[in-house]
Amino acid sequence: MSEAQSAGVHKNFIGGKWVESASGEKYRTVNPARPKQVVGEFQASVVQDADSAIAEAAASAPAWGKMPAPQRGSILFKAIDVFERRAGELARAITIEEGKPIADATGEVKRAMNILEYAAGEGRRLFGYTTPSELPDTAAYTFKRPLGVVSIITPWNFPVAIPVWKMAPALICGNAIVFKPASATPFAATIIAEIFEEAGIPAGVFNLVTGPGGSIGNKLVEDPRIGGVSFTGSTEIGTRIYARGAEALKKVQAELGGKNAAIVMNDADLDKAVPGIVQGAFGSTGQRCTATSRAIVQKGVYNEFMDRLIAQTKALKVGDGMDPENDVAPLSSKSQFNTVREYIGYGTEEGAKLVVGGHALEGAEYEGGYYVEPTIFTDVPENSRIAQEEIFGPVLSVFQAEDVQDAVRISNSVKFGLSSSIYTRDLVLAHEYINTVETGMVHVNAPTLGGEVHLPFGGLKASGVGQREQGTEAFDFFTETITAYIDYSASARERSRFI
Ligand code: UN1
Repeated sequence: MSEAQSAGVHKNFIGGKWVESASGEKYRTVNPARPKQVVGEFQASVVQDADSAIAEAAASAPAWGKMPAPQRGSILFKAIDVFERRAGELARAITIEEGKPIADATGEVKRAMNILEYAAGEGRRLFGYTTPSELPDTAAYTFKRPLGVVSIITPWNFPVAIPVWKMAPALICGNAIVFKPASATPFAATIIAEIFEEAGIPAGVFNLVTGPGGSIGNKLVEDPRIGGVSFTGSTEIGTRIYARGAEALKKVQAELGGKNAAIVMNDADLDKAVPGIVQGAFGSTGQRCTATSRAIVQKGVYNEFMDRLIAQTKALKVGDGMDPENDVAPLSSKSQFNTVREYIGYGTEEGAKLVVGGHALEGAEYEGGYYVEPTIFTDVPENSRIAQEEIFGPVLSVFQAEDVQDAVRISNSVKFGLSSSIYTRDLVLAHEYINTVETGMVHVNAPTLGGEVHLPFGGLKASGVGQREQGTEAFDFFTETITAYIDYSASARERSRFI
């Protein structure tokens, strides 16, 4: 174990050194499966810490930006080896700090490694383009230049994958980073910093500052040395970051909430649809922005769908994510636990019918963990809170639809637009849906979840703003495109016009 971890007291990583916060303050995180267990103590950072991290990043950015991109790629490839070696430890860190089942945590670490692979290889691409000039003896081309220093501000629900899918493209493009993980998940973030340190990232290129966003968030957006901000989190905070970033003319990428719907048509293969919706709604305890929080079912298949959905949901095992037998783990914090229970209350108050679950699980065997049963509502009024708002927990609302137009109308009737899916065997219906549904990602015969690292990830409407994450768009976000015109004519030439 490294120095950063051995004492159970973890430090910030600034300028290549593990350092304490200037505040002298620390805070603790706990295991949501048994909140009496402290995961560790972390630095409660203040503006002064963010300031030194930005200063170190700004000092190291020019040399990092000048290093040939394939060499930066070698460091990322080295990081994959270290990830591989520490994968089990990292997955356990996710589960004890965030709560998700260990299989989900293991998948998350794998996903982080996939994006590292994709970004590391990009060191040998980072293409611009060339095009014929309208003038003779003139070369015209574009190339990418790093932004300099970028802030990476990430949520607690994917404490490894989301930071890495931002930092890997940021780093390969030649930026130095200041990484501010969610205050609830600094442990996984600390291990990520250790991994990059071991992989040989130059001092100052990778900086980690832990603690609550309130105290340092503004600094990480507004400081003139910051060239771009990549944020994932709530629509409320993302809107503020975007506004502040706009004021300072910063590039901002904000990946926000979702209220994702899966549509089930009469001709759907229920052997695909039901498990896909159960996984989408209750996998990772519903705490992912691509979770399925609505099912919209065509009337002809409704009864059979519901019978199977209820049976499969009741078969889910709820318990500590460290036990691989469990399918659904605790909510990640007391405040999430309270929020989800409040929403279940609103569902009943606003006239929806509770058909499965709906309770917190308490008693000695649950050790005070933040467990809520997988919960299903039917007969949900379309404008009620559980139909419209992001709950971020294991709660599914089911609606009935007449036909594909009606199903898409319901799917689109929310302010969010991240992901969606349809189950049908009919290509005509599938395309009617693909062409009219208002989400950034659409799935046919597959859950609303996730995405592949080499394809763009992001949403419409209140689900996000700025360039997409992942895919080639990621490399566009973390660079400026420069356009070069080079006159290589042997002597001065007459120009008929200047353009
Ligand atoms: C996924 O669903 O696999 O915060 C990724 C989130 C999203 C990432 C989801 N930004 O849940």
